[in-house]
Amino acid sequence: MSKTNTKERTKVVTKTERPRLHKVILINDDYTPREFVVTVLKAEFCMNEEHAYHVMMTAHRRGACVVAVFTKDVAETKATRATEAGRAKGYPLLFTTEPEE
Ligand code: TYC
Repeated sequence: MSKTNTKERTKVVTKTERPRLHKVILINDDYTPREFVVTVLKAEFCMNEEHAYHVMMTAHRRGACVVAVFTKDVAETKATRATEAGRAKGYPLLFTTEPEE
């Protein structure tokens, strides 16, 4: 007499989650020259003049502006490099990072 195979089978489903992206945020201050902020945005975030000017003016008017989103490592590296560029000139220019919702 043959028996029906009643053994349970476990299906393994692998879900690959995308890494969470992190925002780089430009913070306004009263001392860093506008043109210098634009120069840093162009150099570190590969922006053209028009885009960099728009981001700088948004931070200037609202207090802060999201520059771009990257993986955590890239966001932190770019924020640090851009902040260091200001510090090297004696400016309080600040870029921060935070995870996207
Ligand atoms: N507020 C600065 C000024 O008037 C310019 C500036 C803009 C500085 C944006 C920082 O994130 C900044 N010179």
